[in-house]
Amino acid sequence: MSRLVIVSNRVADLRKKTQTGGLAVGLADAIRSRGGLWFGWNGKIEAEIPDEPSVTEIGNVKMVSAPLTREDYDCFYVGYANSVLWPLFHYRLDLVRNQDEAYAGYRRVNAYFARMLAQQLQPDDVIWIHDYQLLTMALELRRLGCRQRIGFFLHIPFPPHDVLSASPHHQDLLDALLSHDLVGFQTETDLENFRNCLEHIEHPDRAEAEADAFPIGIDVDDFAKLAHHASDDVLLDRIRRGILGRAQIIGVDRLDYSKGLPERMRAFNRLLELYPEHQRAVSYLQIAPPTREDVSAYSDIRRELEGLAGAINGRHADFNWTPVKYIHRNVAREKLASLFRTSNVGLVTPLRDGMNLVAKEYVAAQDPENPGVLVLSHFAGAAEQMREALLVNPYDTDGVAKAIHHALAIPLDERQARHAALLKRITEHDAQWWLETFLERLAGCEHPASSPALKGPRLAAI
Ligand code: ADQ
Repeated sequence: MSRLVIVSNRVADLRKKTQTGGLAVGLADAIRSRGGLWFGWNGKIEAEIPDEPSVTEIGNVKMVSAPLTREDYDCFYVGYANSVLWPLFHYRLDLVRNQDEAYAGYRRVNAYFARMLAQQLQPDDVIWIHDYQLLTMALELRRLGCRQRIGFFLHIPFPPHDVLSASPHHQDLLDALLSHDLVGFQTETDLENFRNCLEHIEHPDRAEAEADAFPIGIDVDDFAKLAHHASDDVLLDRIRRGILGRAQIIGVDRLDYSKGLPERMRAFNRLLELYPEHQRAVSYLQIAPPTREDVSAYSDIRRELEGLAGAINGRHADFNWTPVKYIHRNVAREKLASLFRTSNVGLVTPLRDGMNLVAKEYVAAQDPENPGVLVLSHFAGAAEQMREALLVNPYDTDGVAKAIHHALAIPLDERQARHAALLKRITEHDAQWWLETFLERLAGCEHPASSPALKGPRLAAI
C-alpha cells in the first residue's frame, strides 16, 4: 500500500489520546492505523523560517511541521485565509477584506509549505491536502516536480460563481484546485457550484481533476459511548429539570458569524414571546468557545451575543429561572456528549456551514428510546443527508421559533422514528466511510501526472 501523507494547516498532537474536533479524531485514527506522514504548521511563530522542517516519529507516523514568521501568519492565516477565504466561501462578501498583500502572503506560505513537504516525499506517496488554508499548495508541489497523486478536501462550502468571482484571485484559485487529481466537497451543492465556476473559466487542463461530494461523518459509536457516562453535575441538572418539568434546548458552536448565533438567540426570544407557556418551562444552553479573536468580525459577534443573552435574561428571567445560559469556553467532549443526551432539542442553525458535525453528534448522543429532536438549518451541509430533522431557515426568526415550539411537542413515537432514520444515515456515512471512500476514489483516479497527455500550464510549470 502507498504511504498516506496528510497535509492540514495544523498538525494534530498524536500523543494526546483524545483530539478535540471531529476532523482531527478521524484523521488521527486513520494515520495511526495505517502509518504515514502528517505535515502542517506547528503552531509556532518564529523570527525566521528554517531550511528544513522538524520531524518527529510517533510509532509508525512521521510528524513533519514548520513554523511561520509573524508576517506570514498575519498575511496567510489572519489576512487571507480567515479574512478573505472564510467569509467569501461562506457567501459573506460584506465581511471580505480584500488585500493583495494578504494574497501574496498566502501564496508565499503555500509555496513554503510545499518546499518543506517536498523534501520528505517518496515516489509512491499518496498526498491528501485539507481545507481552505492550502488551496494553492498542490500547484506549488507540481511546480517542484511532484508527480504523486494529490487529493484535496474542502471542509467549508464552495460558493456559486457570482460570489466567488467577486474575488480578484478567483481564476488563480480555480486553476490551483485543478492541480489535484481529486477534489472533494461536502455536498452536491458545493460540487455543482464548483462545476459551474469551471464553466466560466478558460482552462486547458479542466478535465484532469476529478471532483465529487464526500460528506464527512463522525465516529457514531464512539460518540454514543461518551454520551452514556454523564458526570454528576450534568445528572443533577437533569434531575432538577425533571422535577421542575423543564425542557432544555442546546446549541454548541465555535463563536463564528457563520453559525447564526445572534439569529438563534432572537428566535429563542421570539419563542418566549409567541408561546408564553414556555416561560419558566424551557431554557436554552449555548456553548460557544472563542475562536480567531485576532479577526475583528469575531470580537464584534462576541459583543453582540453577550448583549443579546443579557437582554433576553433581563427581560424574561425569574429569580429561579434563567432562560439563556451562555458559556463562552471549551467543554470536554464527554461532557458535551452527555449534555446533548440530556437536552430535548438540538439547535443547529448556521447561516452557512460546510457540513456541521454538531448536528451528527447530537443525534449520535441521544437515547434511542427517548430521543430529543434536531432543529437544523437548510444551509448546513448536513441538511442534505438529515432530512428527518426539523429543517428551518435561520433568517426566519418566527419560523425558527415555531419549529422549536413544534420540536418540544413532538410525541415519542414520531421522535423515535425521526431519530432512527437519522441515526441509520449517519452510521452508514460515518468518519470511516468518508475516509475510505475518498482514498479509494483517489487511488482509482486516472493519474494525469504520469500521463503522456500532460499539457498546458502544468507542463510549463514542471
Ligand atoms: P467547524 O466550523 O469547527 O468545522 P463543526 O463541524 O460543527 O464546525 O465541528 C466543530 C467540532 O468542535 C465538533 O466536533 C464539536 O463538538 C466541537 N466543539 C464545538 N464547540 C465546542 C466546545 N465548546 N467545546 C468542545 N468542543 C466543541 C469545519 C466546517 C464544518 C465541517 C467541519 C468538518 O466549518 O462545516 O463540518 O469542519 O469537516
